[in-house]
Amino acid sequence: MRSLRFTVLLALPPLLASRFASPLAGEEPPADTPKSADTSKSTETLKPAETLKPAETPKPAETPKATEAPKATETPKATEAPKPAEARKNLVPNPGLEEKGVAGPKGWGMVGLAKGGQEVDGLTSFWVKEGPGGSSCLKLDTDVNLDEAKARWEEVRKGGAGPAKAKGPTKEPYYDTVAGNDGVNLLSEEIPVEPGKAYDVECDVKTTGTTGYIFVRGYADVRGEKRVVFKYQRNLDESLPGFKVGEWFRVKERNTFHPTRRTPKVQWIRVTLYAYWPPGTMWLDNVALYENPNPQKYSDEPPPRGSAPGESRGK
Ligand SMILES: [Ca+2]
Repeated sequence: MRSLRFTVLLALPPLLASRFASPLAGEEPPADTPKSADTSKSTETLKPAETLKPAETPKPAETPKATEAPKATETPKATEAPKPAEARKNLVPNPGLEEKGVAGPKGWGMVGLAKGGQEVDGLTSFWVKEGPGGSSCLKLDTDVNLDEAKARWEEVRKGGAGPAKAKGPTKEPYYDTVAGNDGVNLLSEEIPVEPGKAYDVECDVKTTGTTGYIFVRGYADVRGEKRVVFKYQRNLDESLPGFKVGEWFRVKERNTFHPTRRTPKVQWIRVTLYAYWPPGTMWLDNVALYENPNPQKYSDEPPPRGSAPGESRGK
C-alpha cells in the first residue's frame, strides 16, 4: 500500500497531493479480486438493513387552484427550443440507483465482490431512500471499526451474509476505522469505451464532512487478464466550488477525461464511488457518464506507471 500511496501522490496536483500527505489519507481500495467468492450460496432473501424504510413519499404536486387559467395557451409553442444537452445518453447502468439487485442497487458492487453477489454490506454501505426527492441512493459510512468492516466484507464475499450486526463505537483518533484505512467504495458495472472518445462524469453527493472521490478506472485486456491501466479521479469535498457539507451537490464541472488518449488499450471503464476520511457518512445518487464530443480540456491525469498494487487483477 505504501507504493500505492506514492503513486497516488504523483498523480495528484500539489494542492490535492497535500491532502494526501496525512497518514490518514485514504488508501486505494483493496484488490477487487474475488477470493473464494461463492455466489452460488447467496441467499435471495437478504435485505439490507436500511432498505426497509418506506419511501418517503414525495408530496403530491399541488394541484393548481385557480380555475380561471387562461385557456388555449397550453399547447406547446413552436418556438420551444430543443434541448440538446439533455439528449446526451447516460452510459451508466442503473445510474439513479433505483433498480434493486440482490440487496442493493443492481449493477453496483463492493470491491472484491463476485458478480451477482450482494451489493451493499449493511455496515459500511447501504441502499436507502435518502436521495434527492426521497429517491433511492447509496450511503457509505466510514465511521466503522476496520476489524468489524473486514469481518463483514469477508462474510459478504462468501455469500449469504444475512443482516449485518450493528457497528460498535469508534474512538479517537479513529486511525483504526474504515476512514483511516481502506475507505468504502462501490463500483459500477463495466461500461464499454470507444477509442478516441472523451467522457464527462457526474454525480450527486452529500456528506457529513467525510471526503471521497468519484473514480473512473479503465481496464484493458493484458495477456488475457483485465487490468486497470487508466484512472481518473475527482475529489468529492469542499474543493468543489459551491459544495456545502450537509447539502446535496451536483458534481458536474471540469470532469472530462479521455481514457484512450494515453492508454489506447482501455476497453472498459467502471465508475467507483468512494468515501474515506474523516469518519463520517456520504450519500451518492444520479451517477452519469456522457460522451463529450467537443472537450475543451481534459481533467484526467497521466496514468500511473504500470497498474497500482491491488488493482492489477481488477475484475
Ligand atoms: Ca436515486
